[in-house]
Amino acid sequence: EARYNFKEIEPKWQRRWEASDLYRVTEDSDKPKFYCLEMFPYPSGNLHMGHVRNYSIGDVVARFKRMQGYNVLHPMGWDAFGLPAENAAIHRGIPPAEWTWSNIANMRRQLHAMGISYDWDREVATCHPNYYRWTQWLFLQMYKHGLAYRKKAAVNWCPSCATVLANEQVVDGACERCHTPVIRKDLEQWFFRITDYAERLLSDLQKLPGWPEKVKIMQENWIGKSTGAEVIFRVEGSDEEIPVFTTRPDTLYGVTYMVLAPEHPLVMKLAAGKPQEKEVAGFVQAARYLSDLDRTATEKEKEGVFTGAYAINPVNNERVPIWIANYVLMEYGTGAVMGVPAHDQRDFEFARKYNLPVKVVIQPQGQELDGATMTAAYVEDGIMVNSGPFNGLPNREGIGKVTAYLESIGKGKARVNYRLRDWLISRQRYWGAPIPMIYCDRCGLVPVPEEDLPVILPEGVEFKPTGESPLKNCPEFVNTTCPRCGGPAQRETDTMDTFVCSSWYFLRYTSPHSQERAFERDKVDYWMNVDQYIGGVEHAILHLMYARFFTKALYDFGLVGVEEPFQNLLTQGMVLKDGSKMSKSKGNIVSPEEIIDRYGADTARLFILFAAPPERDLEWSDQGVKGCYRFLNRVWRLVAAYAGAVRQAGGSPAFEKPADRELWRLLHATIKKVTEDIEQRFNFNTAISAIMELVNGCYRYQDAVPANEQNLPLMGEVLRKLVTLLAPFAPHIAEELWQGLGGRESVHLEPWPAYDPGALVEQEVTLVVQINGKVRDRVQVPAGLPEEEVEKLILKREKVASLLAGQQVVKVIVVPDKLVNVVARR
Ligand code: ANZ
Ligand code: ZN
Repeated sequence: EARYNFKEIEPKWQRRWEASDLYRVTEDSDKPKFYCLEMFPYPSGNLHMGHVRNYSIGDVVARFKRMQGYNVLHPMGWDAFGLPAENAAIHRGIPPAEWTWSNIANMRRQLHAMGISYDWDREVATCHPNYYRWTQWLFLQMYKHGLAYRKKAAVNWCPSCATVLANEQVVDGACERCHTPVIRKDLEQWFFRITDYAERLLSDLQKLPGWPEKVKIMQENWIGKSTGAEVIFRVEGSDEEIPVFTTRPDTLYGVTYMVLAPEHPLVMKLAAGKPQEKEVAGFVQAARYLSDLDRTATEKEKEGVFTGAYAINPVNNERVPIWIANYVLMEYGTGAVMGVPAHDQRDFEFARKYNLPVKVVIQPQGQELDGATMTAAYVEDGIMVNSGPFNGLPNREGIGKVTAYLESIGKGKARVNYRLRDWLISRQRYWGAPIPMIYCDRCGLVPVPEEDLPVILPEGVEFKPTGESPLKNCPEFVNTTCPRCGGPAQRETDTMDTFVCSSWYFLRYTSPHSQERAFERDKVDYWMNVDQYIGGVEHAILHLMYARFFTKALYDFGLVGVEEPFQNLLTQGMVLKDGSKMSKSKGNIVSPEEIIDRYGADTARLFILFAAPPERDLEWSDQGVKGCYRFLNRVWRLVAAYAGAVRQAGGSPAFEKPADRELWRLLHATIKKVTEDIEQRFNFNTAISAIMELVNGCYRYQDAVPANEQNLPLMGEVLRKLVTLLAPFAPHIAEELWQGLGGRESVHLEPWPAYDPGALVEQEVTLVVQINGKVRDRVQVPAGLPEEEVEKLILKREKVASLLAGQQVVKVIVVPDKLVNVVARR
């Protein structure tokens, strides 16, 4: 028999599947649909093991569901805009488009070599005009509905990349990409009003039981809902009012100072003409060079200056000094804080540092706190004191009562606040979807008419890392005519954050060729939601939040009928080597291509699925890979040994022999286990070990039963089912073996095997028990019970034991499944 030659069979089947459109799908109302989606990759140039893991997991789900009778949509595409392409242009002079498209070609070839069951007809690339045209169109819808707007904003600026970063791209105060400390800069920027959706993004997490709890918690924290009150303080000697946001209106009588963010618009007004003016201006200047994170880090020294002005506490008319400090952020709440040092730790540290009074207004039960001597803020619950009419109230009750009182005197109201900020989507970069807006001297801001889309990215642009969009140096692009008045006008030169492109790609897959629309409503209605989404946990916040926001906005525009895009989410673990993440800098990368070349795609897939459950991190092991390769060879030899004979031996697998029955039982137990492991828990690793057990069982049968007594119809049935179970994991070898066993159509069109619960019951037989040749007892035992087991069981029986009392057992003779004779002597 021929040996397992993956080099021949893998490309062969890839070609045939492709030629027969095996994975093409159309909407079919007779079948239940299943939309299986893996996060599309950035075309960096080569697949890495993380991709292999992601797509192998997705492929098992897709193939399994297809075999279960679902109409499965399983598409793939490219998240193709972004910085690396532009850096390649800057550093190596390769045009971003060329770099990107050649990377796509290479990675597409690598994906083909893995044998993943994609409907390639639906491939999309976000950098293609047929795609970004619709990204631009969606921007215009956002604009039309008031969800896209422009404003001057203090933005995170990376001096090294010379670009604006979203809050999410700032990690520990530094640029996520190059680790340069981020500074603040005021620029006109485009935003999406995601904050309008904060409450729905939060409460709808409850509609997602199929998401990992940890991801939902991360989203919840990111949205960061706080409930409390807005309190209005008046500025002494002026009619300026300063609202503050507080989660603790119950501590209002304990305010001893007020703090504004350095960027607060009132700051210089308050300090004007005061002796402090110069110092205040200097402090404001310095704060611009600190990121939000640096400013609020708890270990960061709290620093501030007095403005020289005072505010009036609305409930007791006390006069409190107004400070500015680095720990108050302009973007949160109102950009102003009431300082309650007795009950807030940051305020406490600030007050001690600058000798501001500490006034206790919440007393713990049975303990007397003294503001002058306390060493930390008291942040727990207690009874209100020094709080006028509210004295004696438990502080939790006080929260509502004080808020109601403020409302009654027109000095405040209940308020909810979110940490979530609007989404800054403009980038001063070339390689992205141009924002389709025009500036006209006469008409102002004018959207590009929908029929003029796409606004095409011009080629041959010059790249200089200036911090301005390279499109600015491109007069053919910039200069245009106003769509409204026909006069001279300029195009917006900023491009969109690539997260915009990836916020709707799952919709484009449903109708990727549409020239009329971003997506066809009837197709979206048929396919959405994504039934299973699979990707890295690093996208738990950004991508998943933005895609949820887009879906909700499109729902509100009447463009889609679902409010959530992803019904179930699986976040896969990392692939590690020697205990740490594979990375270029560590030099511990195992290249997928090399593994596929050495062992084949089926081995690579099998290993990565077998080595760990999908959500856990996976440790790369060369031994493990070899083990999987050996296993596939073992399957190959087993099937090869029987293929010819079982093809001839038709008939149904009737049988009586215990060994036959045991093999039959094992087959059905395996089907049950593999089905449940895939379906209920994505436990591909244990599913694969069950298949390995079945292979062992077949070899045991081959060894134990003489060749002429082997049940070929039974063996044929077992091997066909075995190969079917293996198909989602190792699709090429399964297909080859299936054909060898006489399969006519593709194994991937086979229905998923059902198990027979009846077969799982181990059958029983009646054993006759003799003592010294005389029948003394009868006993029911499982068929095929081994001799030692039978002996143990018989001698333990009460009746037999009492008959043997005082005798010595000389030997026990077992005739399997029929009779036991105990020979005993006094
Ligand atoms: C007075 C007070 C007393 C506060 C007390 C807390 C405890 P979360 O829960 O994160 O929403 N705060 C408000 N706006 C701020 C800003 N722009 N920058 C920095 N801090 C700000 O926190 C809300 C609390 O954070 C608010 O409640 C305010 O301090 C502070 F015993 O007001 B609190
Ligand atoms: Zn105009």
